[in-house]
Order: sequence, then C-alpha cells, then structure tokens
Amino acid sequence: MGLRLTTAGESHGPGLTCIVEGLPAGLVLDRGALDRDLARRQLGHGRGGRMKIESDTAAVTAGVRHGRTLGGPVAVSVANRDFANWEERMNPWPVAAEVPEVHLPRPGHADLVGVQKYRFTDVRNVLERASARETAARVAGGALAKAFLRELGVEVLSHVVQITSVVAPVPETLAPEDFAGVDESPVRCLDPGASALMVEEINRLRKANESLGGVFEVRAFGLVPGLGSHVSWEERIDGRLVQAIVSIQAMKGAAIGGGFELAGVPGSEAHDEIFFSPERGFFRETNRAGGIEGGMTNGEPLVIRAAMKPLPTLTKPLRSVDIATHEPAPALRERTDSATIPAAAVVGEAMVALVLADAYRRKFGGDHIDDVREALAAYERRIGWRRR
Ligand code: EPS
Repeated sequence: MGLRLTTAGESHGPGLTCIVEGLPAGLVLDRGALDRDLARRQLGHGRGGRMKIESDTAAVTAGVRHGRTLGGPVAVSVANRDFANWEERMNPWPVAAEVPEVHLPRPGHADLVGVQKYRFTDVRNVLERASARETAARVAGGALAKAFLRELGVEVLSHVVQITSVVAPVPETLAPEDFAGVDESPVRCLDPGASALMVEEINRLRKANESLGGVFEVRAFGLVPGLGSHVSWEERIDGRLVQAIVSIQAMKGAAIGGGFELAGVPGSEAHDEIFFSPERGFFRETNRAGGIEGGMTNGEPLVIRAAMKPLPTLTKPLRSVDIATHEPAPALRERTDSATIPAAAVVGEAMVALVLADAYRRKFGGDHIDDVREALAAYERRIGWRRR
C-alpha cells in the first residue's frame, strides 16, 4: 500500500480536514512541527486581510496516540476562524436568513465552469472548495509525510526563485543548510537582493490593483535511488510529482531539473555523466536531470520548479457576465491576496513530500517504522548506496 491524502473543507466553512492513509505505526510525530508548517504557509509579503483572521493550528483527531502513529488513517483538522463571520452564508444546515447567490464568475477561477458542470446557480458553491484555503489541509498532510521522510534521512525544502519579472540568481548546487534562513525572507527567497526587489515589485503591482504570479522550487535531499519505476507510466515518479505540483491552485506548469531549458541544448550538455569511486560509489558531477532518470530517483537531489499564474481575484475586476441575466458585468470583487508564491512554495513542499512518502511506502512496505528502516537499510547495502 502507498500513502494517500484526502482533504475536505470549504474556505469559509467550519474548517478543513486532512486524512492521511498509509503511514506506518510507531512514527513519532512532533506537534510543533505540524503547526510550524501551517504557520509557514500563512507567511509571505503580499497576503491579504484573511491571514490576519486565521492562525492555523493542527488538531489531530485520529490515528495517533501519545505522539506516535497507530498505523491507521491519521486525521487532522484545521479550524476556519473566519467561519464566525460566515455562519449564515456557509452553514452546513439550512438557515432562516435569505442568503444572496453569487452570479459573477471571475476569469481564471473555477467559478464559471464549476457551476456549469455541477448544475449550480450560485458561484459560491464552487469557489468555496476551489479556494486555495484548501492548501492548509495539504500542508497538514505534508507535515505528516515529512515526519516519515525525516526518519528515512530525507528533507524537503523550498524557495521562491521568481516573482513576476524579478528573477533570483540560484547557485548551481544548494545544500540543505543553505535553506536555513529562507523563512526569514518576506518572500522566502534565498537571495537578499532579489528578495528586496520582489517586495518592491509586490508593492508596486498591488498599488496598481494587480495580482502576481511567480516560480518556486522544491528540493528534496537524501533520496535513495530507485523510487518510482520505468516499467509503467503511472509509476514514473516525475509524472506523479508534476501531477501533484500542478494540482496546487493557480499552478500552470512544473519542470524537473533543467526542465524546458534542456530542450534547447545539445545532448552532450543535457545529461549527467556517471562516475564511480570506492568512497562515493556511483556519483554525478552535475544534476541537470533534477534527480530523476527513467521515472526513478537516481540518488541526486530532486529539483522541481512550479510556475504560478497571477491570482485571478483582482481588486480591479476583469470583465465577466452575470450567469443569471447574461448581462456583462465586472467579476466578483472579493477580498484577496496579491501574491502567494511564498506560501505556495510551502504547499509545494507538502505535495512533493506526499508523493515521495508514497513512493517509499510502495517500495519498502512495512507495518512499523522500524520495518521500513530495516528494508531501506537492506536495499541501501545491496546497491552500495552512500547517503549524500
Ligand atoms: C482565496 C482567497 C482568500 C485567501 C484564501 C484563498 O480568502 P478570502 O476570500 O477569505 O479573503 O486568503 O487563502 C486562505 C484563506 C488561506 O488560508 O490560504 C482564494 O480565493 O483562493
């Protein structure tokens, strides 16, 4: 069995729930680490008024006893504090009050196609679930996956590399230590100069009633070679990672290693030559493949980037059409964030961690965390793997 995440919840409903199935028993969880990841997802220059209302914390309601997993599904709930302001509009049960419907779909959102597909007349029935508030539940699930991966020597980290036209320089190699201060940057960027320019860019465009997109990068260190498989398309880990990343609200693309740039260089500059030494075993001097060859991890750090479109809720709304009258009208004007790429990077970590944890569960099995560790150690011995 692999590892599976289910999330439930609406943006202004009572709360969000995540269920992670497939964690082994005996895994030690750190309550603080869960809340830290939830708090990291709330950070970043460019967030809107909602983040002043929310202060996300994880309430574990199933699958854990005295700080250790029991082997069953783990359930975590994250309350929506804002529900207090939406009790009538978002009550799970009928209310006496008249609740007006939303009829103005926002271009770039799920709004229009969602009401068509689900036979709704009220856009709110779509936008509440489509909202990126749901990513709080993903991050809670991702924190569980990270706890499992940490036991296996794997760390998943992220940073922002671009906000609209501001592109940060990224050194050729990065080690986990290089990410130590990333959460102190207001945009979660490793380069202080670019960080300052990104903040200016957000301020400038926000003042012009614009929203912003960008690019973040997730890196995973300590991965054993052989996660995923070349034998069938569904098992290729690059495909699974890209699916997970692009499933994050507002993502339009994902690229592994050199990504699209590899398409423009000759073969001799696109691959990572293979070397061997008794001390290091097999090793590479470059990592253009981003740690994946043939749909499998190859032992080098995983490098994956995601491109996020500018948020589609604009303070100066785009043109739209009233779905009840079919008259032209500006799109729904909602309170919104202007830039969320720093937060999206934290969500990216969660999604990558979930896919990697799933791959470790599929490859090494085991009902207890020590079974997993033993199976991994035996495999590492067999292939002569030296942990990087
Ligand atoms: C979101 C709109 C905003 C964001 C929200 C995602 O919410 P609201 O409409 O309440 O102002 O703040 O993100 C979160 C609540 C969150 O926790 O990230 C959207 O439309 O996707």
